[in-house]
Amino acid sequence: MEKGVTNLNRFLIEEQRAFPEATGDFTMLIESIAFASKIISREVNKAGIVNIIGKAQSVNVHGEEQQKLDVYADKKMIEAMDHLGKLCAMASEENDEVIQVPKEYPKGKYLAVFDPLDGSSNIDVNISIGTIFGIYKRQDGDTGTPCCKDFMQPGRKMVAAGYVIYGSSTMMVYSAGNGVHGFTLDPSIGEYILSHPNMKIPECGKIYSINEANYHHWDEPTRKFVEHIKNNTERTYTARYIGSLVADFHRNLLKGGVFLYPGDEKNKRGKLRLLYECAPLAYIIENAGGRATNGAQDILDIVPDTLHQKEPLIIGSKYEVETYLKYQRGELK
Ligand code: AFP
Repeated sequence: MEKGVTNLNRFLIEEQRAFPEATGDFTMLIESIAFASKIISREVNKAGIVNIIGKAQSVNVHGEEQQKLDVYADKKMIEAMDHLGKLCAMASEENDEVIQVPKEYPKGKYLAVFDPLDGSSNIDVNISIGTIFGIYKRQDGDTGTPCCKDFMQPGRKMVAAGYVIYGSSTMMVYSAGNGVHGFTLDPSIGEYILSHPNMKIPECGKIYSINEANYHHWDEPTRKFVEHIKNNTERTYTARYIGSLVADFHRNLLKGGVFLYPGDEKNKRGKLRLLYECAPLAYIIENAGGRATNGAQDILDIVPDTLHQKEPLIIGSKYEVETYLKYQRGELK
């Protein structure tokens, strides 16, 4: 390997060595997700030139039309992990029910949750999209065929989470609770190379990201917070909203700022799913020094009731998220 270059494999091995009790199971899982993401990245990149863009003839559990690439990405994530003997089950945004490990493979102690291709309505307009994932351990004492109940754990119990952004380059960002680390895919060698070690979000940001078309449907504290941001004389903010969560999140993580998808009159619990989107990104942001809330509770403290539960998400730099909470609590008016 080139001097000074750390690839994902080397990084994982060195992390594993730092924890003598680690079995390597976890390393294998992250590597398998990385493998799936390389295949997804290849397909996303060639989406414009092959006739893969378009709707598959199926509708997912949320009543949304699935795009072909969603179906493909979902399959690749499952195939990359189902045979390892490290997982006891998976849950994906694209599947109604818990995904069981096929009978022919041994089961392990981990549970994986993922949104295989978030922001899929952006695929055919060439906007960055992403894969989001989280890994939990099955609770002690839980035996038998894994079911929804196994996944009803607060995000704080996650052992790792991350995302892959398919953008101008493909990047994988993950945390196992020991810093947030970003790896850029070098397509010439097909390897993820450590490019962003120990990522930290700035304490205060300059970016706010929210779909302002929903302004009249927001609650009063959210409207007031956004007015505060716009009229702030001490700090100047700029609005940036792509409408592709991983892309909005990644930019704000690097530059500082806040992303909001609050509940509103139409969608009381917002639009984003707790297990597949909110919790993994909340895990990343807390490990990078930021905060994530639904307006009343830290995202990582919420115990889901259902697999596909939605939750309002306010996530980003501490200062902006805490200012939002002050409006929600009535401390700022
Ligand atoms: P799609 O998968 O339908 O593109 O939705 C993307 C998404 O779930 C998330 O990635 C965005 O942050 C959010 O929806 C954007 O929602 P609005 O279009 O309502 O702003």
